[in-house]
Amino acid sequence: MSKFCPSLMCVDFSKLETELKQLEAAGVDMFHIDVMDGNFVPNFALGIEDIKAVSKLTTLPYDVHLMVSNPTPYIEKFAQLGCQIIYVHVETLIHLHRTLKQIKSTGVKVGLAINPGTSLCVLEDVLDLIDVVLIMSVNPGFAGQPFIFNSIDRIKRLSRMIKERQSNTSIAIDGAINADIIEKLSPYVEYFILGTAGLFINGKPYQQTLNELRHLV
Ligand code: S6P
Ligand code: MG
Repeated sequence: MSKFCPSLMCVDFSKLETELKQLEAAGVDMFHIDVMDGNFVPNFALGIEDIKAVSKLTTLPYDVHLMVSNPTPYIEKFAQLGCQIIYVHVETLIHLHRTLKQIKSTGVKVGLAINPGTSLCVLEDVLDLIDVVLIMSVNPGFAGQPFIFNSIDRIKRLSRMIKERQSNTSIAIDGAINADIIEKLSPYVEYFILGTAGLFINGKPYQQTLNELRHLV
């Protein structure tokens, strides 16, 4: 069954506690925390202190999506913050195999994120080391961008690769996810990251949106 994971970059941080409680009450499965360094992506987002605050305010699991140029020296630090999955970007890694093993050694689930323009071939030789592949369906850096449509084909190709290799790797997708996309991709995707396209919709209660989305998976 697919899981719904709101991107906390899209909540009103001045009301963080209320937002988290409302999302929990609406039945979300886990939280998605975007970390950006203004270098790998042209923006800044949440950081270590924000993650500590979230961890004190929820009992739900959360992942960390590291959109930073040099994630490797910080893996242990992020793992200690209690996240369930750490996603690093394949585009940032010189020693891909080593960094994936490093995440594994912390006991946190190994996540590998891949940009829309990066070939899926880079996953072939490390698939067995990855718990979750995060397909980016927008170029990382901002909420509110349009969905990149060949992401649907990429998800299907990745799903075939996983089956052919008899791997247990799961698939996540992040960027402009709405009801339409969820309906099309729920047979393949375990984690849907939700932002402004699918959940943070002006004036619409989270509970109502989540109820509608649950019927699609
Ligand atoms: C983007 C980031 C995402 C966004 C999410 C927002 O760089 O990794 O997690 O927060 O894409 O969703 P939406 O529906 O506004 O694109
Ligand atoms: Mg993200």
